[in-house]
Amino acid sequence: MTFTSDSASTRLSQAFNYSTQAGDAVASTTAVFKALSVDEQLAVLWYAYTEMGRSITPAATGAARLQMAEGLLSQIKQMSHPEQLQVMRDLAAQANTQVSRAYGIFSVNTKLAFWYELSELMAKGSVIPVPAGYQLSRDGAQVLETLKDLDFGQQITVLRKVVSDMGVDPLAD
Ligand code: 45D
Repeated sequence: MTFTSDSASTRLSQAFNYSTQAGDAVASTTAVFKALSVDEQLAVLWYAYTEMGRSITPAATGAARLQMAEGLLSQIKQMSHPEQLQVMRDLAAQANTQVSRAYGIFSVNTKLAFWYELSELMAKGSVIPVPAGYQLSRDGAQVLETLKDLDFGQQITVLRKVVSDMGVDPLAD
């Protein structure tokens, strides 16, 4: 699904209004994130990782969880940069591809660990980087700020919700 910037802005202000009224920062941040375009979602995740990276230890993500994702990660490592970007866009857009279905059977924590590892691979240069000088849209920047204002537990909750909806569950209906 694609949103025009108009409808995304409407959704955004509705979600932010909801936030002030109900005080449910986690739900509104999640809703606002999901209203972003696929590229903006990827960019916000990347910037979230660069901000949070220090507070997530490799031990916390768990070697066992990464083992579940290892096959998929090594497949992605062997792809060209444009193919890697396409795979990530497909995951965020919930496009029904082989990679999206493989991802869809991961547990939520494995999904988080998978995205975390992709970021690490980006930092190491084996996965396509966000272009230098990439500018988040106003909406994207606002989501990132809102996310940064949450405490660590709330941030994890938002990220869990966001990544658990990505990909395609091959066992659903
Ligand atoms: O050309 O198991 C754009 C704990 C523009 C413990 C682009 C945990 C166009 C238990 C689209 C921008 C709860 C701590 C290009 C786990 C363009 C446990 C590229 C938590 C090239 C796992 C964009 C783990 C790209 C946590 C390539 C909190 C974007 C993990 C890529 C958090 C973005 C992980 C990526 C996060 C973002 C990962 C890969 C925040 C990944 C973010």
